[in-house]
Amino acid sequence: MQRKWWHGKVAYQIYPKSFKDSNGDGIGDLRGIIEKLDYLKELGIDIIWLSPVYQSPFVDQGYDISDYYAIDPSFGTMEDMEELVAEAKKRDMYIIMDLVVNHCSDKHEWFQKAVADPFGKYGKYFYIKEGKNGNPPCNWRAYFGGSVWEKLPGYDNLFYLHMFAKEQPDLNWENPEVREEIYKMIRWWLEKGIAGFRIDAIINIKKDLRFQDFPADREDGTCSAGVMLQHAQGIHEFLQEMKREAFAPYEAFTIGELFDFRREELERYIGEEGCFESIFDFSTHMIGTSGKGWYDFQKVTPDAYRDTVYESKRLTQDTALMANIIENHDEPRGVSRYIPEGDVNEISKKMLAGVMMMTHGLPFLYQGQEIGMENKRFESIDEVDDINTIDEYRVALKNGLCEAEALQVISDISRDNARTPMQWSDEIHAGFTSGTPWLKENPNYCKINVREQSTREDSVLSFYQQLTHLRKDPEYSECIVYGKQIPLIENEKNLMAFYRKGEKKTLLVIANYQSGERKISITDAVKKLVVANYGTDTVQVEQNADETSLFLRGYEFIVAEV
Ligand code: TEU
Ligand code: CA
Repeated sequence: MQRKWWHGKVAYQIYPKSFKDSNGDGIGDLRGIIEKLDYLKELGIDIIWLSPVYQSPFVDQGYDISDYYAIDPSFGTMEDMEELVAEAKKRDMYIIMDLVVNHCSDKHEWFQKAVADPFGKYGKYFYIKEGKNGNPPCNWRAYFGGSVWEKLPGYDNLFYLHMFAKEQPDLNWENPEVREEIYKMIRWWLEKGIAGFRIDAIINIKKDLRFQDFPADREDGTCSAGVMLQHAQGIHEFLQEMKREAFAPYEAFTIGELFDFRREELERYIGEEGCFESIFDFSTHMIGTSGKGWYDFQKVTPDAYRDTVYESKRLTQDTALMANIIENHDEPRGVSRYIPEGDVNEISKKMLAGVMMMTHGLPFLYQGQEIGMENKRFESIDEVDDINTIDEYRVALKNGLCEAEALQVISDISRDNARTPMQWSDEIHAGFTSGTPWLKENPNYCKINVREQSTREDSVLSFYQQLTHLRKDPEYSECIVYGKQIPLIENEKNLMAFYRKGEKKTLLVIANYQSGERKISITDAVKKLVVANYGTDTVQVEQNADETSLFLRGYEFIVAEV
């Protein structure tokens, strides 16, 4: 594998609206991020991805962009953005932005002009089609519910396509003019000195151009638009062109957000000739999910988690470094999802942190993960902001769940779990804002917050810091970044044990993924205990001639040199 500058780095996602408010309007902003750069540096972060900060009506919280060349005033100004890039550079940190180009906002000038004249130049910027006697052209269902087709205002039988919300019309990538506009915009941002992009929902840019019905997968006769993507051919031509025209001249760092891609195409996405540097590994996120809706999701078991991680690394580690996450702004909190209920505590949180940070790939932390922020309980749907959650709540009710049950589903899965304000301290509103936060904070901020955890060596925060430093430790870095991930024990219930085999070093990673104690025996001799979530000095090892026994406590996590 060709070595790249970013391989040994640690990345962090900021959801600007909820990170730090600097002016008391209840909305996180760019100056708030600048304030916290030193905090992130100390945590060991090198690359920062900002969720969208462009001008937006915020129907989908900034993923509906009305001007790609403007910063939304609620986040600050273009000068603030330039200052952020400069301040990051001073600290040897890299800023990457969110590239949302599958769709724009219905308030974008292009769409406004398309509505005014659907048969003119801008009509061709979107997918505008004739319906069937006033009904949609075909039965594809949008990710946020309803048909992907919405009537063009003022017309009875003209529809435009939107894979997400109706306020997010899809851009027509088949039109070379649209592609050139996008590349121009990308180059403009790269000229500003950002290091690259996280590329939103990119698999969606290529449609099945027949625009035909697929067999319905829900009672209303619709079929998920995701099914259509399986039939779309030719995405790589677009992606290669974008790489050539926009990314490559700047050696941009690019990381794709792709669900449902065809495994056999992995090389074409992230191989030596691939269009992206990396893509997110969503494999653990897919565990227990269901096409029926969130209400049908199953809980994740430790064994399913282990098997999924092992399988994913087996398939990808020779090709590239995937970006590993346990959560992001579209997910519930990782500790709430992947640790069985009742077992969520600092020890188990550190175990999950350890597994993630020692897994082959680029670790991508999400704000608040470093202090073990948890899901929130939503007492009423009125507490929810997210468009996706509101749709899934309706789907749950429609399928016979009562209100309390539907709220439980929302509390378990909602994207708003990740969007509550970052918990900086035990001051009012978690130290996030001096005003009223746009989304209510998680009441547990009194206990779980940065300020408290920075005073403690055994906090989740300190553990993350230890792990980021370990990744950069010249002694272990090669092994952790490039070492082959090879399972040692594969089939023992609630146990993860895998090697990272580097050129000179071998590390053994062990996680007792349960509250009960257990003893395990291995044939390797332990040379050194490198990290442990109960503390390396308390690990119980018994070394015999040809066998080593380890007595593991609940959720004990150990990295040992063998
Ligand atoms: O997400 C794409 C995507 O596939 C998600 O909609 C995902 O299916 C969903 O969040 C699961 O709950 C990206 C962004 O990350 C997301 O925030 C946006 O809403 C979406 O694109 C549209 O831009
Ligand atoms: Ca603000």
